[in-house]
Order: sequence, then C-alpha cells, then structure tokens
Amino acid sequence: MTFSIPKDFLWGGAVAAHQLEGAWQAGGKGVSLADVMTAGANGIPRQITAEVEPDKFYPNHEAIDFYHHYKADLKLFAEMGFKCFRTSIAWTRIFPLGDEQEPNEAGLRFYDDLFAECHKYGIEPVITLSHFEIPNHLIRKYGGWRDRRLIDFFVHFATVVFKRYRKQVKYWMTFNEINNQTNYKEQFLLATDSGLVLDADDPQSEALMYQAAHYELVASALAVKVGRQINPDFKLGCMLNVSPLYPATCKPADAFQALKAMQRRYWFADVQTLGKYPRHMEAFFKANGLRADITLEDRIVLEEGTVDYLGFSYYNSLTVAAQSDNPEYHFVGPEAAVANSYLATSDWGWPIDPLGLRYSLNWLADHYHKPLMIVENGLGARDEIAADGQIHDDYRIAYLRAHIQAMKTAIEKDGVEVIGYTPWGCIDLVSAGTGQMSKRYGFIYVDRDDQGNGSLARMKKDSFYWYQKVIKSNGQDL
Ligand code: P53
Repeated sequence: MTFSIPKDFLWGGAVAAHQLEGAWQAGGKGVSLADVMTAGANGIPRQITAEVEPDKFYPNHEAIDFYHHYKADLKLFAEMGFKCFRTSIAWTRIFPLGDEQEPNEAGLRFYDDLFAECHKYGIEPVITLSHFEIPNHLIRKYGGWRDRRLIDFFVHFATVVFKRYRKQVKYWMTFNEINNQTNYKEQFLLATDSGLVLDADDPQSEALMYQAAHYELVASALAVKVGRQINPDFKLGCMLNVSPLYPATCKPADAFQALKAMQRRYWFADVQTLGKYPRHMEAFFKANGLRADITLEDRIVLEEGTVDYLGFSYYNSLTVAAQSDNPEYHFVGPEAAVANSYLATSDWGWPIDPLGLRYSLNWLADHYHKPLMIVENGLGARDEIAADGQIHDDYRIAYLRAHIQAMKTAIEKDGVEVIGYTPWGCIDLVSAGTGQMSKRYGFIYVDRDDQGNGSLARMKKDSFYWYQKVIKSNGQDL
C-alpha cells in the first residue's frame, strides 16, 4: 500500500460536449436539451424553450467551437502535461433524435478523430455518456426519463459507443451528477438530469424525479454490464455531485438534519456502488407513497451492474439547519441551506471550502469502498486582461492549490484511494447553470462574451503555467 499520489495518477481537465463543442448542427447532429436553453445570469435561470426559437440567443450553439478547434486545444492540454481529458459524447451527434436504430456515422467519426488526437499526446480520454445533453426529441415525445423506454435508447447508445471506441476509451462514466435532481424544485436540475421539463411547483415533481432516477439507475447498471462484456478492461464509473452537508450548530436536531440530508442526496451512490437501494430510502418511499415502478428484474440488474469507481464533482460544502416544519426532509435545496459564517464565497455565491473536499473523500471512502476520481473541481470567476496583456488569475490558483492540498492530505494521512483529478472547465466554456461565458474556470482563456461576441482566440492564463508545474511534479510543487 502506498499513501502518496500514485505515479500513474490521472492529472487532467474536464469539460462536457455541449458546453464547448458548439457546431450544434454539424455532421447531422440533432437538437439536444442544451440547444434549447437560453442564457441566464447570476440568479437568473436559463429558460428552456420547446424548440429552437429564431429570435433567442442560445449560448451552447456555438460555445467555444471546440468542434473546429480541438486539435489546437488538445495541443495546449498536452503542453500542460495532461494525462487524461474528461469530456462527454454528445448523444445527439450519434443519435440525432435518440430513438433511432442506426447511428449517425459523421458523429461517430468526430469522436474517432478526437480520441485519436488525445492518444497522439498520450492523453487518456475519460468519457461521460450523458452530461446534461439528452436529445430534445426524447423530452418532447416521451417526457424524458419518466418513460421506461428511455432505458433501451440509452443502452443502445452506450453499446454503440462502447463498441466503436473499445480500444480508444478505457474510462467511462454513465450519468453526470445523477443526484442533482434531489433538488427537484429547480427546473434546471430536473431537466438536465432527467429531461423532465416541469414547473417549479408541479405537485408531481418529487414522484416523477424518483421514477426517472430509477430508470436512469437501471440504464446505468445495464450499460455497466454491457460495457464489461465488450471490453473487460473498461473502467466503468458513476458520477455524483458531492457537497457535504454540515449542521449549522451542534444542536442535535441540526446534526440530524445534516445526516438526513446526506442520505437524501447520496443514496444514488449506494445503488450504483453497492447494488441496491439503502433501507432508509425504501422506508422513505413507503412512508411517502413514492412507490415507483421498480421491478424485481430491475433489482437484479442493479446488483449486477455496480461500478468500478466513483467519480464526483466537488465545488463546495452546504450547511443546513433543522426545519421544524419539515422533520422528514424531503427536499435538499436552497430552502434548507443556511450561510456558513466560516466560509468565504465565490462571486457566484458558492462557498469555498477545501477541507470539505477532504471530508468528502473520507465520507465516500468510508461508505463505498471504491477508488475515487475527482472529475470536477474549480472556481468560476471573472477574468480581466491586465495592462501587460496577461491574465493573472491568482484567485484560481489559490483555490486549486488548496483543494489539491486537501486531496493530497486525504491520500497521505487518511489513506483514501484517489485515481485522478480533472479540474472543471480546463478551457473557458459556457457555464451550465447560467449559460454565461463570463463565469470562467479555465487555464486557457477564450475570447468570447456572454452575448456571443469575440474572436474565439485562446490565451494561456497564469494558472496554465502553475498547473503545468503541478502535473510535472506529480502534485509536489504546489
Ligand atoms: P456552472 C449545479 C451544482 C453543482 C454542479 O457549474 C453543477 C451544477 C449545475 O450548474 O454542475 C456541474 O457551469 C456540471 C458542469 C458545470 C459545473 O458543475 O453552473 O457537471 O456541467 O459546468 C459548474 O458554474
């Protein structure tokens, strides 16, 4: 056993197809959910339109046009020393509608070329199958994941890409941040996770969420089973957003509320890593009449399709206080969260808490006993080009340094097994939550603004050189 960052550690960066590729109609690509989301802003939600409306601005349509810039961009990632690159396959490039039998060859070819370019530099692709980009047709015709037929469509998609990229891709994840929908009153989270486009106060939203989530979990397990048959060397993972929940005070009711909130947000990982619903969720479903369509056959599939590793995003912790009117805690969202006076926040109001990453790594290791991969972490911030023409993003470096240090301590002192670290948005891209370009995460700046103006030129920030040094020293020189 070694208690240090392993030699073959997967340092890299993470993105999602819809947030950077652009080229939303190239090569026969179909319309995805991301193509019908308008731009929002800090505190202003993005709108989801039924179809693409000509007079509206949809920032993902062009994004940063990675589709036509990927060769130059990968060259920059290679220059930083990336060992891996996490992106997703846009479902609508492969199946423009989502329910076809025959895949779209032009879409498949794009990823052939992209993965070949990665391997040219010894960069291992890490691929998410479904990252907030469900085909819009599946939303409009089937109502998204509320319909059991989506399982077959997804498994067919997974099978096609597993076979096609059997030799090019080893690391896979099924559904991005599958547990975001726990906050089922937020339209954006239900839509991006499950293709459920509902009003915030829809009385069905909780029941539909648990149904949709169940079908996704079955689809995820089936995909894992199929993937293992196609290539036994595949590493197949799940992906959760992890924001540990702290009690606001040492009042026992607050501590208990935090415990309940953890159960309510992370049970998805129990299903995906341990193969079954935890008893607390079975009891919750029963008590609340939330009996979804869960068959015996589904339960067998869940047991058979457990993952090899657990990927997760970490941005922040959350703090909760007991709510006397809601002792059973249905819902984990902003209503329950309180400000944590010990933590500073980003310009978008996200608490900054490096120790929360060490906490999360420990908690996940204790519960799930699987290798962990930190597949997103980072600071969304505004960048200014200084008088010397450079971007001195010391705030971003400070954030990442503190989080990598927390990860290192978890590996060295707590014995947690971590196989990789891919900070989010390694090149500036469209924010998922707000649709903004100005909420930047990258080591590489992209000249494009929130209205879609700009030359798309790329430029290295100070953090580019810093991260290059981190990778070169395998995390020793922070
Ligand atoms: P943006 C909500 C809460 C935590 C993570 O987010 C989230 C979201 C959705 O916004 O998303 C993940 O761009 C997601 C990425 C996303 C990234 O975090 O809103 O996997 O697609 O871009 C950062 O600042």
